[in-house]
Amino acid sequence: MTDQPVTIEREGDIALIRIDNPPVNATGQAVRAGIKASIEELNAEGKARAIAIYCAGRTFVAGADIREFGKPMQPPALPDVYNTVESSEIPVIAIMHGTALGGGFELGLSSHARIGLTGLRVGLPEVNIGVIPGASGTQRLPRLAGIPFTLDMALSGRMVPAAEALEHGVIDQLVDGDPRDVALTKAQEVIDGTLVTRRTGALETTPDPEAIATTRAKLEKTAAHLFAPHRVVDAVEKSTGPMDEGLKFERAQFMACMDTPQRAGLINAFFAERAVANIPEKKETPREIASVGVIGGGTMGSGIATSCLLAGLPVTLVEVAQDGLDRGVATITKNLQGAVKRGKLSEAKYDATMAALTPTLAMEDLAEVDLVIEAVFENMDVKKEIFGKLDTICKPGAVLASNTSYLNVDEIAAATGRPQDVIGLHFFSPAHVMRLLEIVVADKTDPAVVATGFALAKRLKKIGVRAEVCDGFIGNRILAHYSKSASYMVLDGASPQQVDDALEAFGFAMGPNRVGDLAGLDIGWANRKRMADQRPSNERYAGLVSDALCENGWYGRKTGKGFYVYEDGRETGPNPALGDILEDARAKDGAPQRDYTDQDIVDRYMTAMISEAARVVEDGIALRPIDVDAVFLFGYGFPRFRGGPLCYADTIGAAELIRRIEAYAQEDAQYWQVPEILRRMAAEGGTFADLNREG
Ligand code: 3H9
Repeated sequence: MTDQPVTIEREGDIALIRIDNPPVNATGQAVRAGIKASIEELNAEGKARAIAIYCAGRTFVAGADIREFGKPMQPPALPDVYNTVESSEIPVIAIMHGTALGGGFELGLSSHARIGLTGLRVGLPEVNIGVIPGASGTQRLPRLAGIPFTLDMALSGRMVPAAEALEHGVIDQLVDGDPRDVALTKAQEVIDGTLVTRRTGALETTPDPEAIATTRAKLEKTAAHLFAPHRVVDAVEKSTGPMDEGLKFERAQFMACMDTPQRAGLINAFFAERAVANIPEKKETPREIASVGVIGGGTMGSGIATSCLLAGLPVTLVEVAQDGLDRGVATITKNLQGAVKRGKLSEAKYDATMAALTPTLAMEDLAEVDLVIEAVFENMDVKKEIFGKLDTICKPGAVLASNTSYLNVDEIAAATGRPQDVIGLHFFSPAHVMRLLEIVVADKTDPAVVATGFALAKRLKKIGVRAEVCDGFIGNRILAHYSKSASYMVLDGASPQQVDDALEAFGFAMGPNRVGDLAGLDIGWANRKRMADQRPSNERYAGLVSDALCENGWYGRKTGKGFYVYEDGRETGPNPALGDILEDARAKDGAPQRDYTDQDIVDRYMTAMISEAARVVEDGIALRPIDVDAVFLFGYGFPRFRGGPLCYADTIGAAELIRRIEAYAQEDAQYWQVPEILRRMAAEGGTFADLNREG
């Protein structure tokens, strides 16, 4: 045992370089220095006749250490290390298992032959984190496998299975075995002359100007707003020239990517997905969940049931009336058929998956299930009645969950004699597709039940985010606040379409009015009515336009009209009646009319979102800023390259956010209030990223 991440073993004529840097053998500084020093040492010794590099643990090198990105680079730089590998006088081979990604795959490309072990996947996922392959991937891969395949790998970021890698000449052999055993065998073959080695850098890339031009044209349509993909094409194009020039060019592009906020945003998104699992209850043993009951066969209940069935959990679906139950079963059937079409479920497993669904009208049939998820409409009295019944029906220790998206889970729990078993599991529609699961912890929830929620999220391949109880939890509470800013801008004179277009240009998949039309404007209408008596008397009413649309029966897409008109489900233009509706609403509101630029719209909308997100952190509803980011990235279509609302907030800075809020507050001091946490951050020069590190 040694604490060095890179060690040399000598076995006769063979030298093995072993990389052991858990969890994924990333090339942090010590690994980079270790590889370079090992190659130099072995060449200086001149004894070994073949060198094999292999990794300990679950995978070959999975890439550069992303945690070092954005910090000052500590030498040696990875391209230098790999040039040392390629120029080694002694042949070097790479024995790759698990996932050889990014800088890991590039280590393979720089070696003189590559041996894949069964199950290997190789990839260049750098674009997913806002950079390009920066240690020769754009130069060495095209020399081995051609420009089109390189563009495919480096732009999709996909993991290429070993068989496909072999077919494209990316690996030389695919064998079974333990990495160290294979390293010894294959190094011996190099010495015996039965395994041929060569320097990738000595090969030439076949020019393919057509592939380059077509890809550029495609990217202009699909990724105009992204920085890194375009740099990939530029760098790959350079691979037809001299190697050293290509490498220099690649490095410059890589460093340019490192400087962009997109890189910071995408890396925040990568870590957000993982950071949310770090909860106070993570050491608790989850309760075992082998069967699930779902109450309610509407869109949410059916989606939740589908999600559980796809994860191999048997589901008992309860409805109050036969027609509702039939509709639920029909929706689940359609969802599962869709999953077969999309390749998420095999034909062979379809029948068994459907057979794991037990529809029933009797709630008593939930007596033996391990987990019940209630997904009926949002009415506290109805939910209390259901939980009261579940208390008498369910076996001791069963987890009782509500899919409520706003309501007080403490109150729901109090309807039972076992509040410790009650939790909120807030799914997002469509529940079998959307990755977010808010796990709402009530006052008396047993920590083991919280851990069970997170274990379930993992099993359903969802991202569980811990939230405390408040109206709307993390996501809907913040949404309820910032969506008003969009409505206010429309009342002030912006058109709904301008608001949508400006926010879509910022990166949202859909602007708020289009989202409203898609989700159904009647949902917000019902909510506004529900909350009417709690609305502060000095609050500017945001629902004037939506209410008027709803009063006309225009709920959005499902009724063919909302903010926009839809024909065969396609938007054909703004609702022509909007002119009159806006005039009337603006007159009732009484605010002076004004023009907004697209930038004003983005600034106000994002500042409103950040303000409430900051308060959610301040109130302890979310554990850390990065939990809020995860909610928005995985449940609300927040542009991934912006990293989440609070990651984006750091690009603006607390002082500027305060300046904006105070300026907006001149018009509406009730809506625009500076969160205390921003004041503290501004005073101390802190950021939300600092809070992530502390928390
Ligand atoms: C690059 O290589 C640039 C070069 O071209 C040029 C450089 C000059 N760094 O995902 P998991 C952590 S860019 C640091 O849960 P899995 C991860 O945060 C890089 N840490 O496991 C987690 O930590 P924790 C290109 C990393 O089995 C733990 O490892 N490479 C890195 O589900 C386990 O991860 C990539 O983009 C990293 N590179 O999946 C690969 N990777 O336990 C990114 C992981 O504290 N990584 N961690 O939460 C992956 O896709 C997946 O992690 C992988 C394993 C498939 C490897």
